[in-house]
Amino acid sequence: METREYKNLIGGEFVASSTGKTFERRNPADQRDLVGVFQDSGADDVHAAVAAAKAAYPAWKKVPAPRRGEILLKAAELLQARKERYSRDLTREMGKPLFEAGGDIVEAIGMAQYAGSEGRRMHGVTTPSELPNKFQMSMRQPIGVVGMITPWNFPMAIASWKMLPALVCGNTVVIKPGEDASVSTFNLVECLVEAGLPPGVVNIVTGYGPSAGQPLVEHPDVPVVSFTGSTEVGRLVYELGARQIKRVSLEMGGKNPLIVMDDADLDLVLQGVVWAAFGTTGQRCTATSRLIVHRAVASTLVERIVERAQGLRVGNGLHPDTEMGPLVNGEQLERVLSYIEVGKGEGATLRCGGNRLTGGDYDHGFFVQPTVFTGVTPEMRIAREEIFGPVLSVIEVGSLDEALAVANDVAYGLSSSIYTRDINAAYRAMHELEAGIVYINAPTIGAEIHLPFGGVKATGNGHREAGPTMLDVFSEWKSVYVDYSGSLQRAQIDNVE
Ligand code: UN1
Repeated sequence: METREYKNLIGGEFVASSTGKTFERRNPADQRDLVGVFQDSGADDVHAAVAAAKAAYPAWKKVPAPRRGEILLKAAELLQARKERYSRDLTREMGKPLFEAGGDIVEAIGMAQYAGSEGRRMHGVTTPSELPNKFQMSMRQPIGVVGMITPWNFPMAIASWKMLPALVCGNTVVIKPGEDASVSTFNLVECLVEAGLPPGVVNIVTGYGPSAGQPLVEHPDVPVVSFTGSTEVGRLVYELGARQIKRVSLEMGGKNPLIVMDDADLDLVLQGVVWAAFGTTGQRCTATSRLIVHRAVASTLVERIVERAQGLRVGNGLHPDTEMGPLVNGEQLERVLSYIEVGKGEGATLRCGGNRLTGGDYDHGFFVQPTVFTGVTPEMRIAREEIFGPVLSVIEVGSLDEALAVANDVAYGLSSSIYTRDINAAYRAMHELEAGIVYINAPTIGAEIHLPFGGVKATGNGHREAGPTMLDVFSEWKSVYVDYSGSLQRAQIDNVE
């Protein structure tokens, strides 16, 4: 298979890092497969990229929004035409099976269409004035250079959630993709450039957080930073951004609960839990990591989940029959295995899985068995901390009240779900779950780009990328008052009796 050296994209040119250093990315399913060589960038590279983005900004913000949108719409077509190739690249770089990689590309296509057509809307509000012969309206304006730090788990989709709304608003971009999955960002930007994006409007700097991410967050010419990743790193990004009063949009960890009431359709639950706990090898911020199940149906359901988990075909995502791929790297493998030890040490019952998969091709990658713990109590670490792997913690409860209390009793609040046929229970959950996303009779994953995506508590800081709110992250409101009375009219004074 092809191996390419990827250079940074700065001002429309592919350039080597000024550090002279590169790093390799190997397929996490097969370490013999070298996916690409990337620039191990430093502060100077980031500064050059920000300078290029700053230089491109005045012209790009003057391009009419519908025209900016057209470029995105054209990019959507190119992504569609290259879906198969880009899916393979994505599977090779981060491990998810091909059918899931296709979903990652489709999400970017959807976002390109959605953000592209926003170029013809981007509504402001006009309101009546309190005073006669006065007109007032509001409009969105771009902010400048947006710095983006994206994760490896949805390397095409999440880059698109950030980049495409930022572009349609008229900003320019410097992106540092996750070092484990940079190829997909190059693929996305390749389509944008071919669709007509001018040089310097998007710049890519590859590398690691401390050496390439931090200088981007700290750069005084980057007024907006959009970050998706761990809560630990997000907190640092927030602190650094705060010092310069930057707008920082954070999308961080989750410990997503899936509640099963005793009246639920268990066949439906089974499919949903297996998909949301073990899909993407549990490496979604929205993955189901806690199954909060009514005692009356717990043992029947768990038995069926265990049977399915044990039957999942784990392997190289490039094989068409693979259902679950590897973990993204050796560090994640160690982390997941150590959480499994924590669970055992805390007294939870390991019902299935729990081990690294070895032997044959498994020895070349980072494979772990789908794992289910029962007898988990809400205070255990495996019930509270984000594991980011295929580990499901089953907590039994006796009522809806208890289920909601347990669901909410964690630091995070991204996604959540309830399976029930009781409409009252469903509406209570919809209102009472402390989460940015609630699913009814569907699992915790599968958000669509037309609705706001994000979470509460330690998951986020109030911003919502995707959905109509996506423009708020990347634009500034301006209110405009036009007084055509020809005289001074003092608001709140001249019009008050
Ligand atoms: C993530 O969980 O990291 O909602 C992103 C989903 C996908 C995006 C997930 N559309 O499952």
